[in-house]
Amino acid sequence: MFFPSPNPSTLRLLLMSTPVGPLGSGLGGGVELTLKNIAQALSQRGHQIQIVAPQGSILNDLSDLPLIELIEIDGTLQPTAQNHDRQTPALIPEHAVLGEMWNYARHVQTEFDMLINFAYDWLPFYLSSWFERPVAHLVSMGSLTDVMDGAIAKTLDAFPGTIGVHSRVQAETFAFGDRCRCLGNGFDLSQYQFQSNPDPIVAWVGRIAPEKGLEDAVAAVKQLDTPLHIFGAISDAAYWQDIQDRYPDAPIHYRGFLSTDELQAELGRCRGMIMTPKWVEAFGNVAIEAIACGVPVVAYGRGGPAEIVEHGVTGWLVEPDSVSGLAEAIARLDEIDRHACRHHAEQHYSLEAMGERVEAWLNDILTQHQLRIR
Ligand code: HBI
Repeated sequence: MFFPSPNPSTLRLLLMSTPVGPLGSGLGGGVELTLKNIAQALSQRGHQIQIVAPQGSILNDLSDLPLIELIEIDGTLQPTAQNHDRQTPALIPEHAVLGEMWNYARHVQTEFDMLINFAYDWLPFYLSSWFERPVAHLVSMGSLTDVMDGAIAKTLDAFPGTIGVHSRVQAETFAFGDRCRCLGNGFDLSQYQFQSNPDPIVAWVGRIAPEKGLEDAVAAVKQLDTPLHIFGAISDAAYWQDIQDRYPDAPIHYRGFLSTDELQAELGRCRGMIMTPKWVEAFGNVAIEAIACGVPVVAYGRGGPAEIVEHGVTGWLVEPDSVSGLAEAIARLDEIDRHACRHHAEQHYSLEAMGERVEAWLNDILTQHQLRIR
C-alpha cells in the first residue's frame, strides 16, 4: 500500500511485467532486466514502484529497495510472440496470467499516478482507453505481427507520446516509428566489474532460440578452434539440440542462465562477446553488459546491436549472416581497448542516464493526460 506521494514531483507507478515468464526465469529475455533497471532507476529518484508479474517472480537485489514492491499473479503464461508470423492473431490461453494481471491493475489503478506496460501483447494496448490512469508502453521488440502493429498504432492515435522504444532501428520497423519515444536502455554499472586481462575464450549470451542465431557463433568458433562459453535460458530445446547434433566437436560450453552478478563475472573473463541476431533485435542488453565489463563485442550489423557497437571502438560490426566475417572479427578482438568499452557504457548507458530519460517521458505523458481530462 502506498501513501499519496509526499512531494508532487514523485510518482506512484504500477509496472506491468511480461506475461511470458516470471521475473528472474530468463524466459522474459531482455525485458526482465529492462524492467528491473527502470524500477531501480526510478526508485532511486524517489518514485514509488509496484511491480506486477507472474507467480514465481523474484527481484533479487531489488527487493531490499524500500520503494519497490512485488505483486505475484497466478495464471497461465503467455506463449511467446517471437515465432508468430504477420497474420498470427492475438492469443489468450485459458486462465491467462495476462488477463489476471490487468484485472488486478484495474482494481488498484487509483492508488497510482500511472501504469507502465512491458508486455508485447495485444491486451494492455487495447485496455489503455479503458483505464482512467494513463498507461505508458515500453515496446520491447520490433514489428512482428499485424495485430500488434494495429494495437500499438491505435494506442498512439488515442494517446500520442505513450509508446516508448529502445532504439531508432527498432522504431523504424514500425510504420509509426517516427512517433515513438526512443529511450535507449540503462544498467546499474556498479554491478559490472571491469576486467583487463581476459582468458582466451569468447562468449555468447541470450535466450537460446532461432532468432538469436547461435549456430553461426558455433560455426565461427569451430573454424577458429576458440572456446565459446554460452550463457542463457534454453528457450527452444529442439533448436539447441539441433546445434549440438550439427556441431558435435565444436569447442562450446553451455553455462546455463546466470544471475547478473554471476554472468558479469564470467563475461568479464572473456576476450570478447559474439552477437548473431537473425532478427531486428530491439536493443541488445547483453552488448552493454559486455562493454561494461570491458569486453568488446563482435556483432552482425543488424538491429539494436548495430546502434550500440561503435565499430573499432567497442568492437566490430560484421556483415549480417557472414560466418567468415565473424571469424575474422573474433581474430581482431585484441585490437580493441577494453577501457574504451567500459568508458562508453558509463557515458551512454548508466542507470542515471536511463532514469532521467524515462522520468522525462512519464512526466510528458502525465502533462498530456492532465490537459486531456480538463
Ligand atoms: N511474447 N507474447 C509475448 N509477450 C511478451 O511480452 C514477450 C514475448 N516474447 C519475448 C519477450 N516478450 C521478450 O523476450 C522481449 O520483449 C525482449
